[in-house]
Amino acid sequence: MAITELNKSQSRNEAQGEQQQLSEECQELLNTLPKERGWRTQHLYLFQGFWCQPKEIQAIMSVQRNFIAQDSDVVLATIPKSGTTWLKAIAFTIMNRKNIPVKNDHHPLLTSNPHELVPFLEYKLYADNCIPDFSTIPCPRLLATHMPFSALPQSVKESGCRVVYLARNPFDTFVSIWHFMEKLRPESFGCLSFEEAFDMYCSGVVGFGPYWDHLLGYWNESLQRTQKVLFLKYEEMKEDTNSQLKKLAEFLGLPFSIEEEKGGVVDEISRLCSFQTLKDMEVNKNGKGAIFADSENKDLFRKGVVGDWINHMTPSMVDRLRNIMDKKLSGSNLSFQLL
Ligand code: PAP
Repeated sequence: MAITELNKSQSRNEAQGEQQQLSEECQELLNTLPKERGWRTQHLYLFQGFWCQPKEIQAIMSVQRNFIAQDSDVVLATIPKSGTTWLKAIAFTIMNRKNIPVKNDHHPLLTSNPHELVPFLEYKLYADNCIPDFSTIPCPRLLATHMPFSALPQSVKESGCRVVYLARNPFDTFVSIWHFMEKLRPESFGCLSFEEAFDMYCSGVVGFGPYWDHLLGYWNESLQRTQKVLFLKYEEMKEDTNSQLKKLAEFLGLPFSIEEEKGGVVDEISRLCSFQTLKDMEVNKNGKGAIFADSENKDLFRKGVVGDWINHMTPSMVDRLRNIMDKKLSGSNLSFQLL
């Protein structure tokens, strides 16, 4: 068989494999949804107004039906590649610091990837037709999601549970996701060039996108319900991590005491959760499967900087995305530091 024929038949098999793992209900639903070429699956589907992979749709339906939020829950929300891993490490460390002092030879972050400590609702807890046993998860529960605000289960929206959103500028988010997908995309699906991916991104076709809708959903909610949704920015966390840590701790109802501040606890959390510290941990250098069975933990730590987009995007790409963002965010009072 010629290589192209072989690739076609492999990608057909991959796509069939994907579909076979789905419930009948989900397969039937997929037949009715608009679809586009995917980044690491054959297709992305437009489900409830955002773009999603088939297995994610099945899991999200289950989250929406079955998950009951508690007032003490904390849900971390991001669009992929906005700094989820970092936020998980920080929130976990802040919330557990009374029981697990930051300076502790047995701190869980020394041996576990942050994604293992803070499970995603749709990738871990409700993935693959599972209904989780929450009796094994201590309260307050710290959970995560990539779902847009509009798709969160009613109980998350209506209960006293808190939501923390981390946003990152669209230029770096795009570059980061393109690199990540390069690692995950099955060879049989062929190459997805930087330019093709950029076109898809600008059309809104990216996991959990359009990017701007995801952002604005949480942004608007954070303005209306300041006690409910905290909106953080990756760039501000990079610029002054300590002040953002304090803001987060206060929002979570766990402000740092004067003794803690004087004793350097905030600095210690910043250091423990920093890009370099996490990247250098054995579990993050050689571990596997923190999010997907087929992914290597080291791929979650690429550069971790603000402004890497300048090394990748042509001036016309920058203009195009800047124009889109200016239009989409116009009147929202939301903007990003880009370099
Ligand atoms: P996910 O959506 O798959 O969970 P996520 O953690 O949101 O990924 O994003 C990964 C990005 O965060 C990477 O960015 P880059 O590709 O531009 O380098 C990764 O390097 C960055 N990152 C991971 N950990 C940290 C950290 N501790 N501090 C700052 N950036 C980090």
